[in-house]
Amino acid sequence: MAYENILVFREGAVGRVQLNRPQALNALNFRLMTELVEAFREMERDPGIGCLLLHGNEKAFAAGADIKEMAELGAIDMYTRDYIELWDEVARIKKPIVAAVSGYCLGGGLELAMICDIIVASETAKFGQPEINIGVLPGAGGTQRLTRAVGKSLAMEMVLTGRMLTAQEALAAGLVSRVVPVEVYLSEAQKLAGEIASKSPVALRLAKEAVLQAFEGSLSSGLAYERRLFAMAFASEDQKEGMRAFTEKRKPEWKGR
Ligand code: CO8
Repeated sequence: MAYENILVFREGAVGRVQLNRPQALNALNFRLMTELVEAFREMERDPGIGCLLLHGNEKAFAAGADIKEMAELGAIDMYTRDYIELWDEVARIKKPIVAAVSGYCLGGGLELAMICDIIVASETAKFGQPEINIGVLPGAGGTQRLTRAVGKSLAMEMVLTGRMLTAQEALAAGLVSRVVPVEVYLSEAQKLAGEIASKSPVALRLAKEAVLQAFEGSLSSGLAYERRLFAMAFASEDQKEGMRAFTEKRKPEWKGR
């Protein structure tokens, strides 16, 4: 597929995608989301890539789903078009995804960032679910993922008023993992993605799956799930290599199996 709305880069073991509709503050139309899913799937298949990185530009990560594209759709169109499912497809990616966020990160844009595994924010980032201001509610997972990320009270305030959080507020609420100056937000996220990509692919996959299980079901089922995946790690050569390398005081050489 020739991409019109995203730019795709490969930097070492990091696959990087830039959302690229700056004239619309990277509003996520159907075509852009389709391209993003396709690019991520290709990176997922590439054994040389260990971590994915997603970002927009300094002014906007993404200002939401494309309102102009949605405005005249009816309920059945919205329910049966596989538009929102494209967010679910991103959530099915098994490799870790880092989001680097600067400027507006709103609506479907925040929902996309929250599907990513780690959010690195620039000091200028603004996070919000402003759908209430256009007569709807978050529709690509926001009511669920935001509530789990920041707790009920703040999620309710954001969803019911549309108020945007500053980067510092998002940090205090646990929505993002760090806040850095805008000049370095992308390079910091690249460094982080590079560090993640240097780890054992098999351990990364198990670890991501186990952490995500914390969002599903009860604590006891999550702990049991983690226990099974932890045991499964001991079937990998990377576990043997990792622990032997530690004992022998050398760097591990990952095999990815
Ligand atoms: N959709 C379409 N176009 C947009 C969007 C958007 N979400 N956001 C900005 N744009 C466009 C503007 O229309 C404008 O285009 P034009 O120059 O042709 O008029 C251009 O981007 C620049 O925007 P502004 O002139 O408005 O820029 P400002 O700096 O004045 O304002 C804001 C920035 C505050 C971010 C403002 O643009 C805004 O409020 N945008 C909308 C934010 C919003 O409501 N987002 C939620 C959308 S709904 C959603 O995401 C639901 C997702 C769940 C379901 C997904 C299913 C498909």
